[in-house]
Amino acid sequence: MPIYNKNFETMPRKGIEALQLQRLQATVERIYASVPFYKTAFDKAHIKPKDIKSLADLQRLPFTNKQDLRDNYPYDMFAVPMEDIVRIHASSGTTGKPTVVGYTQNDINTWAELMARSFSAAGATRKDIIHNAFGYGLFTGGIGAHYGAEKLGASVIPVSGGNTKRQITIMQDFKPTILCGTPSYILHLAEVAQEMGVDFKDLQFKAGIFGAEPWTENMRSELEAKLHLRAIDIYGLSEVMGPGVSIECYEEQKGLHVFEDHFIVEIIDPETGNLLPHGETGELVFTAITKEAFPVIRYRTKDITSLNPVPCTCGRTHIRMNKPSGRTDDMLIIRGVNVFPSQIESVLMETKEILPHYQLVVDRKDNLDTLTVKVEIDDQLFRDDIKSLQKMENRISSDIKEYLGVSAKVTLVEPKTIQRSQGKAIRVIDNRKL
Ligand code: DLL
Repeated sequence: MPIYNKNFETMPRKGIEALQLQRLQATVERIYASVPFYKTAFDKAHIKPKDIKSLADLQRLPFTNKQDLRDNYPYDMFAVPMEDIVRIHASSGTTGKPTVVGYTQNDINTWAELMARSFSAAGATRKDIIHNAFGYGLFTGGIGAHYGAEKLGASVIPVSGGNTKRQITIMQDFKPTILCGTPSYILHLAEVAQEMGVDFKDLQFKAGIFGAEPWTENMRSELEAKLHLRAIDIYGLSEVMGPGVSIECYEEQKGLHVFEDHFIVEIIDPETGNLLPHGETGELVFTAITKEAFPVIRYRTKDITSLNPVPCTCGRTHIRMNKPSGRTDDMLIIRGVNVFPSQIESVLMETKEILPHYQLVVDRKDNLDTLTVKVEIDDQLFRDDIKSLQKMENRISSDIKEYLGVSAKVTLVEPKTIQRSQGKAIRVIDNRKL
């Protein structure tokens, strides 16, 4: 598969590291002078920009958290005057204020380049037609992918999320070859297509670029089988840029290459903040080293994964991060046992009669945590006698207990009972927080 920017994407490691150091030094110098938050934080840590002499010195810099961004809401983290800002996005922010991010024209150009690289890594060329079902708006998914598709020279269909039946008709008529969206919305698209009597086999998709939420390997197999395409994982976050921070390559589909000429990635122990060696699982931390408007230093993402430095057969020299398994703040503690929704998803999807739509409901009754796993099953099975349904519920419940060590009540529900998302799925309802 062609590599969009060979110069940077296949640079020898030494070259990447030298470039990172130079860019890090310039960024630190600039934000120390222009963002009061960073000046205060660096002064408190007794570190001056000139102290950054090697990449290892990055660890002397303090972390930045989501709360820091909230405290500086909306614009106080910007490193350029407002007249240089050409775009503003914001994260959805389910609690409290959203996180606001800004871009200069150069930032937008970089983002488009990195998304063009991402499309290319997923096997797209200028001949492709890209059906972009990521939401357009304050969310970075839609517009971020859009600019990258245009930069690549492909044809982009800006459908956004929702209006699902119309999307299926567009797929039949416009013949797109690349599909973009969140895995949960794409599953919904597949479901609606089936109801409309449309088989993905008869459409032209060769690859799907899915992300913005955690999804398991089992979910990948399900999507690939249903949609007859190769499902590629894309990861990113608004605070660091948006989509296009990292992506899997078409060749291996194993680990997401981080565009290291623009971002420095670390894995830390979420408890102690100490750096972890490659291969160990912990919290992902990013430093943006080329952004003008909104550079972040050691931003704690709360995403859980590990890094894999093994050279990739695709030829890219940029390190790979393994598929994130979830977020530290999505981790449920049920009677002292830690569980991620993605672990439940893995167990559920081992049962072939189960549909990939589920929700976890957590309650506290008589001071004890309870976990209910609501999951849809095939319509025909749902009509089965109550005894066989109960048997299946008990079997899945004992699988969850065996693999994850947590007791869960499994409730099989009719198809379409669980709300479908147009963007990121809501997997957990934690009534303990009410
Ligand atoms: O979700 C940016 C994006 C758009 C990425 C389209 C990929 C495709 P935010 O809304 O700021 O930005 O949410 C960022 O979503 O910290 C992760 O927790 C989660 N996330 C994003 N991509 C993945 C992925 C966009 N591939 C937050 N796997 C991140 C797992 C993901 N989690």
